[in-house]
Amino acid sequence: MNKRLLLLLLLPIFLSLLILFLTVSPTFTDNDSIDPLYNPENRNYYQFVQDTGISWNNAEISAKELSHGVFTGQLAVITTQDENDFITDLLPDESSAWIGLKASDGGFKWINEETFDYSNWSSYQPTNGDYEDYVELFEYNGKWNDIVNGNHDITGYVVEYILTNPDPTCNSGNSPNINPVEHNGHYYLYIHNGVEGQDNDPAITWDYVNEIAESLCYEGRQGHLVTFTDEEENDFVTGLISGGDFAIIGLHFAHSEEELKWVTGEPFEYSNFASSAQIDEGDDIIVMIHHGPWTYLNGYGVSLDYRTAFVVEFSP
Ligand SMILES: [Ca+2]
Ligand SMILES: [Ca+2]
Repeated sequence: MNKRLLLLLLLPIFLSLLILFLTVSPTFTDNDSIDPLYNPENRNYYQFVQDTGISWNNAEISAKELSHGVFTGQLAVITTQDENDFITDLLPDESSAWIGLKASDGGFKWINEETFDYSNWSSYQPTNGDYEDYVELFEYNGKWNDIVNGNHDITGYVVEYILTNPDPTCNSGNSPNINPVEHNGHYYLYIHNGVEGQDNDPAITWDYVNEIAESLCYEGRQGHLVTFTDEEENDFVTGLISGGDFAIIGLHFAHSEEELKWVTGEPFEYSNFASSAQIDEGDDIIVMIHHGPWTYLNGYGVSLDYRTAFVVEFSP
């Protein structure tokens, strides 16, 4: 066969292979380098984003655009030595990273208006000199320094992922990354692995899951852990969680009053407990099993999977 003809025949194959390669080959960005890390002390997540030479202003903007599950990003606001230690530990060797602190009115101010009463300055810092208005944290000793914006020694910034401040009116738009499903005028959201932790970590409790549910907004409605008025609603939600194991619902056992209560305060009339469900000492939360019936669990003693799956409802 003529060499040129062979080449002509092979060319389309080569080109399609090239296109296939370009399509499926993953694109790595700096931001993907390290996963957000959970801090059980304050139940937030932290991440170092590598971005050499980035200005403080751009870091602040980029941090706000990031999210982790239902948590939203911001430059880290550090209020205790423990939190500073946690962040220092997650930084790569020899990095220096922007944090959410900058000069204001002769002093310093956190980006979220939190009171500035913890600090960890390096010796002879802050300089508080001309233009040294932005604060970096050093990996090698966890200390801080004020420097000019756009300093080339900066290797990146620290993002802290927080629950957005609950806004009971939910006027400021939908929470990030949520996609609830509509049913009979209500919206439902199944969250699995929305929070992480370690087994037997007391920081993750029913209260916390409840707090997450209430921090979410959708279509002007504030979220709450799911409540059931009838079998029809129970069946619908069962469909959402099928494939999962257990999902925490908005019913809990109030020990003081010895009775079951919905989080929303609506009357407790419908229930769907499994025939085997029994309340043991310490049990205070109720989970839905994947095929629909409910059972009791201890809000502190269950394993991680039970605690991390839950259903949020947005009622009209
Ligand atoms: Ca300085
Ligand atoms: Ca309901």
